[in-house]
Amino acid sequence: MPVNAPNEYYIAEEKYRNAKTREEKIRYLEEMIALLPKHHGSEKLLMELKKRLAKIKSQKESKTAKSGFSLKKEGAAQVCLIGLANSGKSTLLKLLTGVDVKIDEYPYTTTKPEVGMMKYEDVWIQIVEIPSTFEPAWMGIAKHCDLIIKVIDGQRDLHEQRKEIRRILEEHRIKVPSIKIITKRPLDIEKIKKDIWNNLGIIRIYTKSKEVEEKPIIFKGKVTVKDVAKEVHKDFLKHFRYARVWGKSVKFQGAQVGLEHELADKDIVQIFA
Ligand SMILES: Nc1nc2c(ncn2[C@@H]2O[C@H](COP(=O)(O)OP(=O)(O)OP(=O)(O)O)[C@@H](O)[C@H]2O)c(=O)[nH]1
Ligand SMILES: [Mg+2]
Repeated sequence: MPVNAPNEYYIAEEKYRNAKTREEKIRYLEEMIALLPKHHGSEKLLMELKKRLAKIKSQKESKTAKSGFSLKKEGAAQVCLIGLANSGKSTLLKLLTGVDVKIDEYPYTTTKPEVGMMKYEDVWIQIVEIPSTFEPAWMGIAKHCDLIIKVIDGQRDLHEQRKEIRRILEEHRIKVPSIKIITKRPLDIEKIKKDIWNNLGIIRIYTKSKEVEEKPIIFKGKVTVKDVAKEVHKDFLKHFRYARVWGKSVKFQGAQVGLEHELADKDIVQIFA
């Protein structure tokens, strides 16, 4: 964008980017607005900065904390994108899910969590972009998600960003498994999707009566026949006789197994009661 701003503007922008408190954010935003040359080419940016300032001013920090923003979990798992402002979170969200999200060259474009659904084989996974203001309400989502993707800007100091993200997560006591993705470099989206999937530890079980069900039952971690029986119908567990299993957890396809048999992703299970 040909805004031709003076160097001081970019210094204020850098300080704004690194601002930790609401007061600092307000101070540097006001500086940026004052330093931005006012002409046609800068109109859009000026408007955005003013909007951002109004928004921060309207929020009392304690109020935000109590606002309890909630987002309905959808799909087989929920994954959060966390990174510093302008690191490429929205771009990644769009690449993974196809959602039409606002992407722009100035920081803090995303002001509320943005959501998209990513398809992996036959399951949907919810991906959430956490705004880089890291308001407690947004961090509450990250605290309860299944996986965090640390989004690291490949054009900035990688080590500093990793340190800062770690600090933010610790500050909010978030202990969720995580992976890292470096943006603004050639991205292999299919590999990233696979990486996400492999780190979620999801196990899909297809039940069978006459036919194999098309839609799997989703589990996380260790799954036994008992878990599946419970999920299908409580009578199945009470009157359980045996199950037949097809897939990776058995040597012989269609093998007869008991309640304690541990299943693998994509196994087919038929319960006899
Ligand atoms: N060349 C290049 N530019 C990228 C890439 N990813 C993001 N960008 C650019 O970086 C800028 C910020 O991208 P966003 O996706 O909006 O980043 P963000 O982390 O969502 O930013 P905020 O919501 O403002 O915190 C935009 O100008 C993007 O076009 C990339 O892989 N390559
Ligand atoms: Mg964004």
